[in-house]
Amino acid sequence: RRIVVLAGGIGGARFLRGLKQAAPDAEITVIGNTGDDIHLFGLKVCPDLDTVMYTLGGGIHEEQGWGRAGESFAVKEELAAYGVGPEWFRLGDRDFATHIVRTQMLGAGYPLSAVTEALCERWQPGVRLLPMSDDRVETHVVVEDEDGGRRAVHFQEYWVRHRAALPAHAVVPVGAEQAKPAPGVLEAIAEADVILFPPSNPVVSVGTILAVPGIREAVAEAGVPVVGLSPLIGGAPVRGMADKVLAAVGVESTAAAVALHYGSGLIDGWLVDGADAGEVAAVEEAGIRCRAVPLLMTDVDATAAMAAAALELAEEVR
Ligand code: GDP
Ligand code: FO1
Ligand code: CA
Repeated sequence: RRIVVLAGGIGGARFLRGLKQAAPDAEITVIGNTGDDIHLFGLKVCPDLDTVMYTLGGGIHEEQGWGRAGESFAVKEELAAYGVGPEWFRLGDRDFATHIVRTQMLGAGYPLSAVTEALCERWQPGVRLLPMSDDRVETHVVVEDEDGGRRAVHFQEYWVRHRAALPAHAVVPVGAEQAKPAPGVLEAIAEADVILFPPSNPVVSVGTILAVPGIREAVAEAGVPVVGLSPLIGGAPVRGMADKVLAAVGVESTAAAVALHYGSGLIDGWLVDGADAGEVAAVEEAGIRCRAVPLLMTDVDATAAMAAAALELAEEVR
């Protein structure tokens, strides 16, 4: 069975760990969000691709959810001693090596998809990890300053530097319109038996992937079940700023509103947490099959049960 997953960082990576356990014989292709990517210190950093790669490859800092386990920060401290920032983005020494290898290969002319494949040679994530695009796409957020003026900042600056505390008015995947899906992306979608949206951020993770021309259309026209899992429980994100960026694009912060935001033209099935069982009817009225099951990824077994429920729902809507 061929499964395609559109993944962001932590929510996507943790879900994939459960999916691998629930479907050990499946051929899993992950289409990763690259809108979070940022150039720092002359290096290309791909947080969501790395989070998936480290999580599935056993190198992740488990509690933090991103970055490497057993990390040290000598390089960052030395850069700071030179007065070289940004000081608000914590890049660890071990992680730095990944960005050096990636940047070196990109400089030698390899596309990001080939670089990602090379990095995965080491980590053996057990899935095929494809960036959504080889072209540069950067999510920017239009924020309001203390003086009421508006400006666009990189998503990482909005989230990591300002902790999503500045009012956000718009989310723009800069470059997406000109971007092409990476090699293999449209083929994987067309050949999939089932397509899953993990409980990733619907705006800055899944939304950004769908903003690459051709991907949304390919998912809608694949002719196979498309099932998503809500990243919101009880009207709030389990972690992160999904509520803030949903508000910025005019979507209410509820499991049902996210399902309707994707729409019945895109998804066939939707899982909400038991706490949101009251929203099942509204989702079904919109033509999307919906079930309430526990959606907290407390450990791999609980996450595997979520993945199994998503695959069951896919069979129901097939
Ligand atoms: P990011 O790129 O690191 O922000 O990760 P993703 O976009 O893949 O996922 C972020 C989303 O995961 C957030 O909106 C969280 O609410 C959601 N999330 C994190 N842990 C859980 C969980 O245990 N259950 C569910 N349902 N959602 C979760
Ligand atoms: N998240 C933070 O909250 N603070 C950081 O300093 C930080 C550094 C960082 C470095 C490498 C990496 O791959 C991820 C990193 N993240 C950090 C997480 C990440 O930028 C965001 O949580 C996601 O992109 C949100 O979608
Ligand atoms: Ca992300």
